Amino acid sequence: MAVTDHVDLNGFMEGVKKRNPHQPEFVQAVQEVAEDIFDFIEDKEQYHEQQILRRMAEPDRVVSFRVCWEDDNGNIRVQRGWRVQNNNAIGPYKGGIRFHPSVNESVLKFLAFEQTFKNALTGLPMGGGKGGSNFNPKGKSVREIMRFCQSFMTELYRHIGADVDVPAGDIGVGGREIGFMFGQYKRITNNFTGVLTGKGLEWGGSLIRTEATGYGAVYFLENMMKHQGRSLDGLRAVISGSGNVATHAAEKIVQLGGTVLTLSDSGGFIHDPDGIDQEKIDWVKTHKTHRRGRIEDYVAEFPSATFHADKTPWGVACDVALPCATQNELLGEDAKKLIANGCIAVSEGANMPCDLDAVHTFKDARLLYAPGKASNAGGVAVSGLEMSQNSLRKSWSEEELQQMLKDIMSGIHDRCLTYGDKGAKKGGYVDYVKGANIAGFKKVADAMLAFGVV
Ligand code: NDP
Ligand code: 2IT
Repeated sequence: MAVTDHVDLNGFMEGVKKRNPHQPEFVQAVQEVAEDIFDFIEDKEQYHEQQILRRMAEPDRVVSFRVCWEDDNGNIRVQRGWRVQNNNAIGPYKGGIRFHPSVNESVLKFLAFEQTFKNALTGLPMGGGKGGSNFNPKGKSVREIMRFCQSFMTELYRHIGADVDVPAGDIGVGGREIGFMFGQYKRITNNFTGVLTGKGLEWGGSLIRTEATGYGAVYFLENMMKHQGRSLDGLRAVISGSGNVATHAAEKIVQLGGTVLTLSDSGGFIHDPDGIDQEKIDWVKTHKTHRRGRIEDYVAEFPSATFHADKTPWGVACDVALPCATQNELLGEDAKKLIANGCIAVSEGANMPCDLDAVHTFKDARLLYAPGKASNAGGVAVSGLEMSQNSLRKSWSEEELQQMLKDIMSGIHDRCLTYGDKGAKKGGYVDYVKGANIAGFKKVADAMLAFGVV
């Protein structure tokens, strides 16, 4: 028997905490997975012997670098950049790039770890990675953002490649930033290749990639409701965030007959009891993305709404909730409020928006709760389809891609049912956290077993 064999969950987590001091987000993400995996592997000797979970929770590598750039006033600015390559057992590293002042190694390690399970769940051949910088794009001119992206890519380019590691967008990184980074990659390497996803349609991008994460989160929610014999028609949704994921989730809820009551940003949330319809969503998209405005300005435009400064929307009565802003934005006390107000399902558009207390509260109440690694996988799935189109030198139609996205989301739902508790397949309660963790783990773990100790 191996020396480190058969530690219990607490012993394992003690080790993770010790080896990753001051990295609470990473420890939280590992804990959420380990809680389910320890039960699953109890009678499966090879996963213990080969230390599979221990190896998954140790990134293949963390690349950290300096990013210097010059602001519009001629000042030299210095930022940190990272790429965390967590695991490439089932395909090239794949995952977004985040630009936000809160970015640090802990946040990127948690995101790369989660991405490994998420990408496995899609059924596509993609490993897990994540990158980013503590650069704050707020208040920067477009030229400053361009210079930053170019400097960031001047280091990142040597660590990525179409068959090595394929970054995409995330918070603070959308089509414009991907354009600046792709332009610099191409300039340095003289190589036009599918090294990034989320590209513009004229230069190798895929239709519906922009919409895919938000739409996918709602398709997943629809699958959860269908499994219980219900639909989204007539349901009230509370959504946080007002960026790419939140606005497209809102759009799909409206298309499927639901009513969206809230959106938010880091300044607070707006509550519109008349419902945030397509016209209002379009206004939010333009205001937040192109004008880089604040969500509070919504109330001047649409007086039926109220603005609640420095608050999250979880106290607003609803049937379904979609946290689509950032990690740990929905806490245990918020989960209790949602349950008390009659919420029946939660689908995460963001990565780890619910803290562990909230996750346990939802599970104890047997509320239908989809973790981001399952419900927000639509974005990376269409990124995977963008990679396929780039390799084939082809572009699929919008219709084809919409259908593929729907099929992938229902495939993920099915995979969650396989391990989501006894009776889950027959319309009973589904523990989606357990289902997603085990299905994602098993695929990556079995590939790792095939490769031996590397
Ligand atoms: P955007 O940059 O487009 O939007 C982010 C939104 O979240 C903004 O409304 C922003 O408000 C808000 N937000 C960001 N940080 C905070 C914070 N600390 N507190 C409160 N609000 C905050 O990002 P995306 O929509 O792309 O990403 C949102 C979430 O979805 C993230 O968790 C991301 O990892 C996840 N995700 C994204 C995917 C994608 O394809 N883009 C795929 C899968 C998951 P403000 O404008 O005030 O900063
Ligand atoms: O968290 C995520 O899944 C993303 N930000 C999208 C990653 C991708 O490679 O499209």
